[in-house]
Amino acid sequence: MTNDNFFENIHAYGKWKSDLVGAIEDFQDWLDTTGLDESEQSLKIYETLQILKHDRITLAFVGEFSRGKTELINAIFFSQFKRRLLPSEAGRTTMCPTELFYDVDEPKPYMRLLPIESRMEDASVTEHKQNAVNWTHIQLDISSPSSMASSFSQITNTKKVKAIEAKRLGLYDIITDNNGSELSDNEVVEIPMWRHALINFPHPFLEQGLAILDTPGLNSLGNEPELTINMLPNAQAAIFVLAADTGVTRSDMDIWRRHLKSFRRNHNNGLVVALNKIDTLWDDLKSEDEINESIQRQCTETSKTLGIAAKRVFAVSAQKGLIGRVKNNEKLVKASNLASMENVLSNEILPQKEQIVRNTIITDINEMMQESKSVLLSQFNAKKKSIETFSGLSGKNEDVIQVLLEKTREEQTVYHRNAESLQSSRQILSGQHNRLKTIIDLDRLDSQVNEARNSMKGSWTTNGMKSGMKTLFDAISRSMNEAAKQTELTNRLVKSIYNRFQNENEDSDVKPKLFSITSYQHEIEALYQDAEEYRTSVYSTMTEQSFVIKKFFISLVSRARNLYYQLNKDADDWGKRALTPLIRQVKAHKKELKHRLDQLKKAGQSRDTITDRVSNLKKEAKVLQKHVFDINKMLTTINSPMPANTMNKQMPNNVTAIRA
Ligand SMILES: Nc1nc2c(ncn2[C@@H]2O[C@H](COP(=O)(O)OP(=O)(O)O)[C@@H](O)[C@H]2O)c(=O)[nH]1
Ligand SMILES: [Mg+2]
Repeated sequence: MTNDNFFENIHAYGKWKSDLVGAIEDFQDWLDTTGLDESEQSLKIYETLQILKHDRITLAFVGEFSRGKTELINAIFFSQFKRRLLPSEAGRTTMCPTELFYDVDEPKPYMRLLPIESRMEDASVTEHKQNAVNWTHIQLDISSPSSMASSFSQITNTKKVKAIEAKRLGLYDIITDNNGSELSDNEVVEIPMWRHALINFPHPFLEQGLAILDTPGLNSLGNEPELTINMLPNAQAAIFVLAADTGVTRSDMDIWRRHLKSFRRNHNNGLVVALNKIDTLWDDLKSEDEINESIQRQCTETSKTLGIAAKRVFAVSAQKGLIGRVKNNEKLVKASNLASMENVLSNEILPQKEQIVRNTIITDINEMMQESKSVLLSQFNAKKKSIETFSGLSGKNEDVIQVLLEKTREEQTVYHRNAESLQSSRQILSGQHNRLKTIIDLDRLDSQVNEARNSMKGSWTTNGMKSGMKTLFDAISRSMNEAAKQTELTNRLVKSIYNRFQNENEDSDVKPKLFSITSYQHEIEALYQDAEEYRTSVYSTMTEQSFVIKKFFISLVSRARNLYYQLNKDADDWGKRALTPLIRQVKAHKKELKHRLDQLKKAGQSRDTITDRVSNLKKEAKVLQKHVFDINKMLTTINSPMPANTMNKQMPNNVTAIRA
């Protein structure tokens, strides 16, 4: 018995996404054929396709050392390798955060390791990821699971250094021996060899866009604030792993408070607790009921201690699940209870992810398609008018043609004026938009960051951090309020331009494209809360660690910068496209009028070919109709929901203790 249901759901999601990619590619072809293609649109389509192809669903495994996080990953994702793929056997624990994914741009399987010494530099892990040279690169041989497993064993590697060196790397503040006395600088200690690991290989799950983040215990989480400030918030789901044999310890609680509470605040779903190693409670001398009862009791206690709903706590055995799946022992797999956790994960994450893709990518593409469709419809209407004009022409005298010529010329003048007034509106809008851009400029953020840095006066301490963060977030929130006001002004202008256009052109029904920065304001607020939570929890329990504080500040700035970058991009995008629907309509109409005028002139010279002209116009109208038909089909595809699959097959999460 394998985890078919989980696989099928992930696969269904991957299929839905690739259908989406197909429809968007068709749209680009359609734009080329209809001649409606414009470079800005093509660029947007290209970017959208890139985003979709690189889009990932990240599942993070968080918990103290040795709770079985890596064993869980092996059991859930890699049992078909018929072995322990990632090192999770006794005495070999993950020493650095590890990401597993499929890199569509680099299909050659690899493992990249960032040396621990890179902590000396100011660059964040995210920044290091942009530059492959800083990483140790290992080619993976996916035809041989044993060779892969041996490469992966690198993530457990440690090295021996002098205590002073470990302190310099910010890995320890004060190093004590087993008796609690401080070690002298020259004493030797063990530290992780690597700071971060990236593993890329074409596993079916990973190929569908799933990514896994495996983390080491409390120390690393505390030492690398980027994990909490940047990486965890970006994950769709987090699995907090506890062990039944240890119960909820103090350091488990520390991790929960510092790293997962904010995750829970920002994610409606997607946080589950795995109470692992329930096999340690299996006892041949106890009845099944007694065992179930003790497991149930521990789940209830855990849910109370953490303050999370009992149905989100899953009593599982990663180890028995892995063995069961490797050896096809159905009884053991069932007893491991992994499937119920997997089901809840896929039932929650995938629809949620679908919604995100829908709200962002699909909304944009849908808008572009609708816009092109309306241009095409206005072409079609103009064509119909031309057909009417010419149909009524045969047998009419010269005067009639003259009158029509006059009328068309008048219509043309009106459209000319429209185009001119649109052009001047465009300039006014561009002024307003520039004002918005100045407010959200990245350079302005950078100088706010510097101000905050200065306000800390080089004191990388708890208090320094507190005032630095306050300075920074106050400045950012002032900018955001200013930007919101400017956006409101700009939106008002856009609405009035559309209204005027609509009044002058009765058959136009395009809706104004407005901009909003609300989601960015929310994200800044979430970042502030995450940072506050991290700051207060870390410093209430840890001594002053200037190193960690520096790293914390860097992570914070890096997330804020990313947000600003995206905001600027969206604002640019909008600025370019806010009036496009109107401009395109005017262009299409002008073209058809010119065409009609030419035809009328020719008809004035010779009336023989009027029937031919009408039949040509009808043919052209048919082609336009076919284009409308095609775009309607694409619209249906992108708006259809992810196919119903096994997702509703929910399993109960109570457990049956079937002993092996
Ligand atoms: N009995 C038992 N041991 C487990 C289970 N899962 C993991 N372990 C053991 O716990 C130790 C730590 O596992 P590992 O996955 O490396 O923990 P991590 O540090 O949280 O990633 C290893 O010796 C595993 O064999 C389980 O479900 N039952
Ligand atoms: Mg591990």
